[in-house]
Amino acid sequence: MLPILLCAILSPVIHAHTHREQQPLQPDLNRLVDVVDVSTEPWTSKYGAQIDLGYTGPLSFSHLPYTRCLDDGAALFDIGILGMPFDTATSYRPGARFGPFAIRSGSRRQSARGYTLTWGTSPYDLGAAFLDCGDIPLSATDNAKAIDQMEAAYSTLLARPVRGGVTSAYKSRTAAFAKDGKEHPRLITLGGDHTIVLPILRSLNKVYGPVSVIHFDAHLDTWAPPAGAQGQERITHGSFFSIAADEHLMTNTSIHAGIRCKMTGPQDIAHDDTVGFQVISTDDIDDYGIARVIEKIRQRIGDSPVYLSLDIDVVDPGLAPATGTPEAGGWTTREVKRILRGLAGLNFVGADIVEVAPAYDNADITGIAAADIVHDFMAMLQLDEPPLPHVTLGPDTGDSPRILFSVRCKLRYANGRTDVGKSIRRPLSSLHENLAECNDSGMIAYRKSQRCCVELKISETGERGRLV
Ligand SMILES: [Mn+2]
Repeated sequence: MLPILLCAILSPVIHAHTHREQQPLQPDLNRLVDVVDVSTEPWTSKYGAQIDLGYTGPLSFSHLPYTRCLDDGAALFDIGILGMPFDTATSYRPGARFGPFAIRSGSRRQSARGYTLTWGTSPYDLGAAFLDCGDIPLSATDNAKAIDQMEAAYSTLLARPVRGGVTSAYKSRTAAFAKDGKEHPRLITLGGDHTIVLPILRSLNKVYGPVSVIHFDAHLDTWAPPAGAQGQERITHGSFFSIAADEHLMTNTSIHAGIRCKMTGPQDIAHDDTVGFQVISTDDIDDYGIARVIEKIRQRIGDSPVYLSLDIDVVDPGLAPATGTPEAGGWTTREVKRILRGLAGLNFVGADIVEVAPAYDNADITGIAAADIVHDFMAMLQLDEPPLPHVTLGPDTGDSPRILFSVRCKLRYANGRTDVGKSIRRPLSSLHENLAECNDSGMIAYRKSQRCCVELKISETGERGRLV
């Protein structure tokens, strides 16, 4: 009797160590049923499962399933979250090794309830299987070893088969660009100082060849290695792009966004050009506006496979103080998030957020901002085009603001051909009038004209109008 009882007691433990597929961070009550029938116990019978609240439970990004992917060949994913706790190549304030912890901590109020008005969707409804893959155990004293560890880990996970989605909304995103023609997982990396991008680009190069880079940062990070530096000392969080260019890891169609650092002189920009970058400065957002900034980035990148790297110091230090090399006068978090939304549909092969150093934080403000930006990455990596504005307030025409709907129409011609039309804006009242002319389903209506049939889709609440 004793061996049987012992086996029953140990079975959950054995199970946990031998069968490590994606396990949600919720208790699996069936696992314990042979030992104790919890369903009859006071807690479960009265209150149900012991769920994790926003501020409770073990720490994974956004309460996603968490596993140590490098140890776990059964854990398949389409988009993985991976921590790189490395901060020993910084020039000023160290501490970004705690970045992955701070970003996960900042994400605790996030969950599968991810719908936002700005995206008009939730990243968890777009098909991809997410998994928090944990952190790479990096050497904190040998940079050459740590950089090799990052490349080995990233390459390992890039070579894993994809999960292939959790819903029918899933779409192949990388097979068209991979040298082997296969779909590869994509990783959102939590840094770490900015040096981590060098081993990431080395890994990506093996799968995709050279890629373009969209680089959000207050600093160029394309500086030549420090004068007189030899060997490993050449690789810092300010020189890694220069090293990457020497290794032909990037195309010459990369672009910076948010630059405002002090330089040695115009020669820094001349060198930056040789590394393959164009510059969008912090002030360009005032002079040209958000839409033009987005347009310039999209024009520069075109159809090439692209990697996005975001240094949290692109955000003003008043809104994100916890970083290694703060620079006054930066973009707001809202502005950065708006630009990111405008980049959806580019051919992203991965993304990161770096330089979060929480020892310098106040009220977790930087970790929360970084986690929110990761939420944007999760949608940005899955959509074919930027979302339409929720509603646009037109010019003041009197007693109340004129509410305009931005809509994009799919034209259906009589011969069956379809065509995607330009985005147009209509007053809310006009849409309601059009609806009244159409069928009364309330959700989908058809408005016939001589040339085509326009399909209107209005959300249940009527808050978002969209021609589909
Ligand atoms: Mn940087």
